[in-house]
Amino acid sequence: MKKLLIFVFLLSFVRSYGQTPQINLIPQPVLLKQNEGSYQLTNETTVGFNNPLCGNVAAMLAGKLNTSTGFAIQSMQGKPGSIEFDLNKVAVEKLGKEGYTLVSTSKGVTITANDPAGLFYGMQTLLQLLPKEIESRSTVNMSWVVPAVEITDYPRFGWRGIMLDVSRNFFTKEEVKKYIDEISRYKFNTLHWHLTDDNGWRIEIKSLPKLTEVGAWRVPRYGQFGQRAEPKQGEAATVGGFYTQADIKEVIKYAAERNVTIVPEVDVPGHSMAAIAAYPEISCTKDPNTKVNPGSNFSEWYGNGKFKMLTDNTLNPSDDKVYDFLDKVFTEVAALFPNQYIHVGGDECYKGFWEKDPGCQALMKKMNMKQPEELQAYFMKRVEGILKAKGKKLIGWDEILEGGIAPEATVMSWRGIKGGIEAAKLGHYVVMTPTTFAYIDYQQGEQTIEPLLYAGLRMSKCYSYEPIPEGVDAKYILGGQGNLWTEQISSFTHAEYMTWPRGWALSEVFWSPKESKNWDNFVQKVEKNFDRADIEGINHAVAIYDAIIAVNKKDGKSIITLSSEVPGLDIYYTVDGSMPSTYSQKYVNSFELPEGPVTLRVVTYRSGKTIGHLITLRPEDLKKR
Ligand code: TNX
Repeated sequence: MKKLLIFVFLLSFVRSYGQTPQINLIPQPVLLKQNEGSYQLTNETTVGFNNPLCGNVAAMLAGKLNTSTGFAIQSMQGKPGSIEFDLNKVAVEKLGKEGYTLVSTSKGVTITANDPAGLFYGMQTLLQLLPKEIESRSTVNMSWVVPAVEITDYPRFGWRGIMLDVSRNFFTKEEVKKYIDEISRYKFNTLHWHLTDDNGWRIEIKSLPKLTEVGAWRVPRYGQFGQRAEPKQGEAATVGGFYTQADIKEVIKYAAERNVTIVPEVDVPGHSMAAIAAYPEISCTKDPNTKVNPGSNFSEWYGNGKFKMLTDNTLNPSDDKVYDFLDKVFTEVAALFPNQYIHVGGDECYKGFWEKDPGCQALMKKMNMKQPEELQAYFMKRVEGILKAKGKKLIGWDEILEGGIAPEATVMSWRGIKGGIEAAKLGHYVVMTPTTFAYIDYQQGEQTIEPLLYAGLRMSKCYSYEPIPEGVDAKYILGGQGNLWTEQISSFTHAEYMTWPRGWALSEVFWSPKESKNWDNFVQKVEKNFDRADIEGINHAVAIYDAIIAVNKKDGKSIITLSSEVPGLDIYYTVDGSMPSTYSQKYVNSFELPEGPVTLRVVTYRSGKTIGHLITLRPEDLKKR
């Protein structure tokens, strides 16, 4: 009996003191020191705060903890809580608006910040310090331990964004809220909401009701975007949706409670087919048969950024009535969104219809313009004037540099980083969102098994991103953003799949100090966050476990090199068409593919269990590489 008691005593000692739980915070904090010991949540735990402005975050935490622990933790002002949220009476300069400190000991947890935004991020860090089961939506019976730490943390960049395209695929208000919730966990503070495009107009404009009556709906189509059938004469447009202004307000409020600000985008003068379907008179061609596009092929791409629109999706820059139209739109948009910015698009605007339009030609002549790009610059300058009159700033895609940038415009650099560099050198602010590092609509793994898209971007590439280009004054780089375009995304779970884990990589790029980057450590944290996301019900890709197959042609032979993003996986392969397993050839070094119509199959294992997807490259796939 005595021996048993000693054993039990020792066991409890080991449990409370012996373990140093592994800490897997994403994004990595600026300073993190782990101490001996831990704090354990109990039914006696309380959440306290020193200022009514902390009430929201304190209540949010208590609610979250109670859901999974089953405790009845209360939040209250005045009495010090075992978890305490305090606003600094004197601001600590280096913490800024979004920084915080978090200190946990065996007695409790104290989070301090200058501003409620910092407390919100301190809370997110605390949740990530707790066992993953804290994310459960039902009660779990276990011990809830917070390791003892001292954290000082603040962001590297003020603009940490994700763009969600709700035009190509409509997401409901509830889905958008869930998305905001998910990005805010990883300390993103900006949702760029791409509300209009050729495939749907998603925001109610009361003075222009047809924008949503007509523009929010398209005919039902499935399959690859860009290859779908055109709308048929008289076919009912039944697919789509839009947000009422009440919905928009609700989403803005929900986001604000999570320190997320929303930048609305109304994409003009190109990408406007949905608006033109509603009001054909705003285009040059004024075709009354214009329909909201369901993903048919209406453009031709010639490489090198050159393209042609087969259907007119551009506004007419020479028509004053177009600016009246835009004034109405932006009056309502400006009144809804508190953010200082309105994104006005400006990307991929085809000038071919302008070149044939007498009004545009007359304007060019009158203004002594040489290039049609100058028409776009003229258009953007007038749009900037409209926004300015409503107290808003203009932000647009990097094409707004062409033909002369509007005087106070901010540039979103997407066609690589060159637009960002050019804009910053001209003294304009920049948000970096290059396709090469930040396009999370691209495929994230092996192209033959990932959902179809025209380009790829692995998590490791996202993680390697350095947003400040060499030779550029850092003060012009507001931050960066991952962009989720949704041509090929038709469900919310797929949107999540594309966002995570690459969004975690970007979160660390935009928040954490450059010096703290550590790939091996990051991958471990990602794996732990997979478990957390699974408990929470957030879909995510696992493509980082799949083999990377490189085919190099040398003297007419194909040399195969295999690797994986997650280090240390075992890779097995076959070249005889059989299913690879641990009984097959284990990959050690690059090898020569036997000649002939060979099929290569590859799969990854860890500790004797399959972990990656099976990849099969048939002779025709291999030939293309
Ligand atoms: C380019 S990025 C676009 C989008 C597409 C995206 C697909 C940008 C400003 N324009 O309209 O959805 O590529 O990857």
